Amino acid sequence: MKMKWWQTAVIYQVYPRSFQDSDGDGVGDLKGIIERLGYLEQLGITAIWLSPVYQSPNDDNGYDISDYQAIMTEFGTMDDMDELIKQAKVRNIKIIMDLVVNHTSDEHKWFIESSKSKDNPYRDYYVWRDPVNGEAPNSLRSTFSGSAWQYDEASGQYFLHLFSKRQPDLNWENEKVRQEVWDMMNFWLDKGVGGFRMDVIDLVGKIPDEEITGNGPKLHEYLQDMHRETFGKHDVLTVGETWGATPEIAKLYSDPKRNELSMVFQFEHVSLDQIEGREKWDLKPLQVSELKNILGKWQTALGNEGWNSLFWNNHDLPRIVSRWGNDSTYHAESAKMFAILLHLMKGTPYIYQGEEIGMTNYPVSDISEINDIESVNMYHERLANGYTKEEILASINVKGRDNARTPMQWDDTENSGFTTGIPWLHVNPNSREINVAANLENPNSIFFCYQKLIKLRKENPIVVWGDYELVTDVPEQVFMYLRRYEDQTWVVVANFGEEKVSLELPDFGQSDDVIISNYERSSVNFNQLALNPYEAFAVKV
Ligand code: TEU
Repeated sequence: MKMKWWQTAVIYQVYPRSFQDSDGDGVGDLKGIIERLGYLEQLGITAIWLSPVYQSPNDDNGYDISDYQAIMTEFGTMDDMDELIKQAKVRNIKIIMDLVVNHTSDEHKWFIESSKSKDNPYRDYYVWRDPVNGEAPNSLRSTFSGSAWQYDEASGQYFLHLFSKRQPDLNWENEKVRQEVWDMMNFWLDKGVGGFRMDVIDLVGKIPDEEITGNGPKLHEYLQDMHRETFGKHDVLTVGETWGATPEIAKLYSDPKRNELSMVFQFEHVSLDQIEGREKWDLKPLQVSELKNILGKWQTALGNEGWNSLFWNNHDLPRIVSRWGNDSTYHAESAKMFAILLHLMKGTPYIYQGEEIGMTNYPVSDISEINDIESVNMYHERLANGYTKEEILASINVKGRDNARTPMQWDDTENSGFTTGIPWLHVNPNSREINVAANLENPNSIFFCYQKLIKLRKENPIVVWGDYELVTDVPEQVFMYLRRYEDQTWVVVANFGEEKVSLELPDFGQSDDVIISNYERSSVNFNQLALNPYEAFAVKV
């Protein structure tokens, strides 16, 4: 595989609404991101994945786009966007745009036209079907609760929406739709963006009449066309969000010989605490052994036919330190453990805003405190199905997306330096202690652990290119793996829990060459090794 810049890169995801407000309206904006580029440069990241900033009525906080070539009013202007691209480039930071083309907003001009009549030229830009026996065409369900079909009185037909009813699905079987997408992508590529994160791209090959949604028969044909017509002419990163991907499916997207994408986000590891066949809210305890096996499978299965993305967090997932770590007694230790464990694996790491300072979930006591449409719709659906409010709020507090969307915690002042106005979503009160300013004043902070890991990746080919091998003869809660490259071997060890644990692995001997650790540790004796709660380190052997 010929080396690409995104193979040595570390990507930082910005959720613009919650990153930095510059004009006091309580909503983050592009000027605010420009103000914070120096901080991101200090962290050492290579590129910013920018969640959608396009014109949107915000039914799904920007993932419902009404104009792909205009900037959301609250976020600023196209001049601000051009300035962000320019200022980021000055700092050698690329801007990766969020491409949301499975669906648009119902306020997009295409849908407004499409809805006017059955014979409107734009009708076939979307998926319209006649009722069947007076009902919805089939049993497809929306990810945001209820049927995926919305009845339209005016035309007596239903339209498809795999997400909210204000996010009608585009009809990708219509080549005019595909050409519109190519044109829009080239508009952004001509502006010098560094690539695209592709929202639910596995869904664009859907065959609704056969209730096929992910991985449809023409999906890869469309992606090869997209590559040829748009980003294939540029040296950019493309990462597909593919919830159903297995390694074999991932190779279809990211094998360089196929001229599709750079990599995909797979979600097997962050689905391990979900009961099989149930919804994201229906949980079971995480088995660390399953996590070791799943991540190990991905580390070794792609070979030269693809490239891994590495992440714990994003704007849809609860904060990992609250979800699987310990956000109280062992807050810093467990946050650093996740960082060390992930960032020394093979692939491109993604840091979600606030992860680098250990931001946590924010529990609520009433649904009125929740913004996210996915949680609100689920609340009403489960209430109608007999769940208690307490049960539903408990689920939202563990897995709800707002947990990741509370404003970035910059300092210990009111609203944590995010805004001088009234924040669009509550600021986590723990921002008094957990904030960027406090991290930058503490050389042992979570921030400097991330900064060091990013530096290790840039300076050590073993991190980017080394082979991966899971060490299996260890206790269940110990996640231990090797990275080997030329004559070097690094050993990464993590105690994935708060119980102390002892190891006896004489084959690994003793080493005084500790690369990074989340406790004070200057040497490692594998003959007799006692691990502290959530202890993690890497050592040369
Ligand atoms: O998410 C795809 C998606 O299915 C998620 O909504 C996921 O199922 C759920 O949130 C798990 O918590 C993408 C975007 O990342 C998400 O923010 C959008 O809401 C969604 O697509 C629609 O564009």
